[in-house]
Amino acid sequence: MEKNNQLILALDVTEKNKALDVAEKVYEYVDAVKIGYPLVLKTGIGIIEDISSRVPVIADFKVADIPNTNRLICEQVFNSGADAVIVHGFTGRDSLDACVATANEYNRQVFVVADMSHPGATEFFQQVSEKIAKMSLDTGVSGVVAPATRTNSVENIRKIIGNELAIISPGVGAQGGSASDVINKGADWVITGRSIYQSDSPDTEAKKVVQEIKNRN
Ligand code: O7M
Repeated sequence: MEKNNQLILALDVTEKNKALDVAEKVYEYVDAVKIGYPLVLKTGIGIIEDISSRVPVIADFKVADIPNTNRLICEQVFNSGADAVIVHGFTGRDSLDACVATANEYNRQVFVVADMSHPGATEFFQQVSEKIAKMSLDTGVSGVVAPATRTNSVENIRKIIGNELAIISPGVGAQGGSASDVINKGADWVITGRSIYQSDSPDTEAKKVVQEIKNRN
């Protein structure tokens, strides 16, 4: 994924035509489109190939199983044409290694969830965030996921991973996070869904986010 506009669209719509329409409108403003369960479960895995012919696709399946099952899942994800997969790290190093080994076979990328953006992330996830970030170093992953809704977490994770890994950061827009703030705190990309795909003019909204990032102080 090339770092140009620093925006990743979370395409959590469930109708194929809507997905293709939004992707077509915004592809020039986004560096990648993130596709997850809502769209794939409704329309089938083929939607990844449809979108990836236009723009890189990050498959957000938050893979969290034993190593062998992780490998089997990642094989299907990469066979579908995805450029990257998002996986969980709390399952441990062996499970993560299985994802990275599979990604390497396909010459694709892995991102690990290091912290989450919703209020409930404080219940369990934040207790292991730093450990997951540390574990992600030297594993061959491309980056980690950290929340735009808590920029102190992004700042902290950036300190832990240095410049070795990228940070992709959801929670901008509908969840209240600010694109410019979280980029200033160390994120490389922001992930935005509803504020773009629910808009009457997804291209205008995507362009606004890109301009906010480019014009930030
Ligand atoms: O802008 P939204 O809130 O409509 O969408 C945000 C997207 O980011 C949506 O696809 C979520 O599933 C995802 N996300 C979070 O919102 N918070 C997280 O902590 C992690 C993710 C995510 O992408 O994980 C990989």
